[in-house]
Amino acid sequence: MTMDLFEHSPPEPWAESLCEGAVVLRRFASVSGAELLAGIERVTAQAPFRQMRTPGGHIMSVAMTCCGDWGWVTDARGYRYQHQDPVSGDPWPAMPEVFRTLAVEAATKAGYDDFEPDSCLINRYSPGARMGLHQDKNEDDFGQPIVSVSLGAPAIFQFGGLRRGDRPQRVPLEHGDVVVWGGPARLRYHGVLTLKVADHPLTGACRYNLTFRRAR
Ligand code: MD3
Ligand code: FE
Repeated sequence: MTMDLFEHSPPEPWAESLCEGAVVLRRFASVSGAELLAGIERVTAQAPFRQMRTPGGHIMSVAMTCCGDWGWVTDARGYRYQHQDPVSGDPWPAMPEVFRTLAVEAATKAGYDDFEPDSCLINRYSPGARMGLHQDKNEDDFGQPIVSVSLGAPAIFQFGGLRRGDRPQRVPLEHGDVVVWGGPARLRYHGVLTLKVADHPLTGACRYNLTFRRAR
């Protein structure tokens, strides 16, 4: 009787705790996947994906762009948030409403009631792209959480400790998974292993990650 409904409805999200302060909301964004990808299209029409240079002179394998009041950039001068896209000189595109709503709902679900993101970094991983272990520490207030949304091809996330040398856990992330990091997890080292070749119905071989932050 409910067979058709069962086969065509997306799975209900479920929560998995990674450690104190970090929770994965499995498939939380899967119902909004197509709308979020349309939001990425809208942002990248104004601020195309680009591969930035690290202060050490390496070109990042992950292509990035931003929306919202503050965008994260890296170049020979260092890592920072800025109001303008350095490629166009224009302010970053506005954060699509569907982005903001999803991030605020996920933060609320994780127990952060007044998260107001002013920055969204959009990462695009093609096969072979990776992100080495790092901490997110360019934000002004580490009391604010970070919300991360995975879309498209699956990846393995590395979740380390407060010291670079702490052995990371491996956490597989799939389309629609949302992770909220705050409190004692906020400054943990983390990264993404080299993306494997995949074929996702909405994104082909690519993985996108939206990272929502309160930068200022
Ligand atoms: C864990 N992006 O853009 S976001 C980044 O999948 C970044 O593209 C990854 O790390 C990606 O900086 C993962 C998940 C994330 C963000 C902040 C964290 C994990 C975190 C802060 C503390 C611990
Ligand atoms: Fe990070």
